Amino acid sequence: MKLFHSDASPYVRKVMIVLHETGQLDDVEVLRVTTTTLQSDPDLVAAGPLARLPTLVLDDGQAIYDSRVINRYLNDRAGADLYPTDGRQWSTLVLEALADGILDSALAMVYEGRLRSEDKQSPDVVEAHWAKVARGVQEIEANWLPHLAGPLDIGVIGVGAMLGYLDLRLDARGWRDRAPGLADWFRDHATRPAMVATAPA
Ligand SMILES: N[C@@H](CCC(=O)N[C@@H](CS)C(=O)NCC(=O)O)C(=O)O
Repeated sequence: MKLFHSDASPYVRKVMIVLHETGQLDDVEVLRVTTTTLQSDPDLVAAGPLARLPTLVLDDGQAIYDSRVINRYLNDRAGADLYPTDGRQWSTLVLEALADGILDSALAMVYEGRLRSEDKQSPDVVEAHWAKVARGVQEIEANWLPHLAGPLDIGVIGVGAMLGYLDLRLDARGWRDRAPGLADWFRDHATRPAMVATAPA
């Protein structure tokens, strides 16, 4: 399998964490690319119409995307148990969606600064996305710490990758100030070998 990859992409990091946690790292060839919405990598375009990272290309040429589908595929392939089917099933999937939604807004903030010229950037749009990030982090602090303290699942992995991205790109916003319990959890979680091995440079 081939995985289109970029070190800084938090969606790629989720997939890399799953590869580590499920022992499939050696089954994947990593293809590092530079791509943006404005200038898509041509090989990534050839692999799929959205040309987004991550995209996984199977040995028979089938492309699998986006990160949530790739992780589900990798979990099934390894016979792993990152998607509980007991009472945690729906909470796990909601936590995964919450972490991804926070990431979507965090990326929108970063892209606003990178993809638009200064005169076209909207501080209101940036602040509206930050409000979603802040509410999302507060929601995890208020309601999800017991889940995070439980077994590793795809929601827990998503929160780890998401907080890593906030530290990488939005550190100055100080998410820890509004979520001390989450900060404590992340201090431990970030020492997992899969987190250490996938930390962006
Ligand atoms: N929902 C997608 C989001 C993927 C995404 O937005 N990836 C970014 C990199 S972090 C990307 O490829 N941006 C370039 C583009 O949109 O053309 C997923 O979970 O994989």
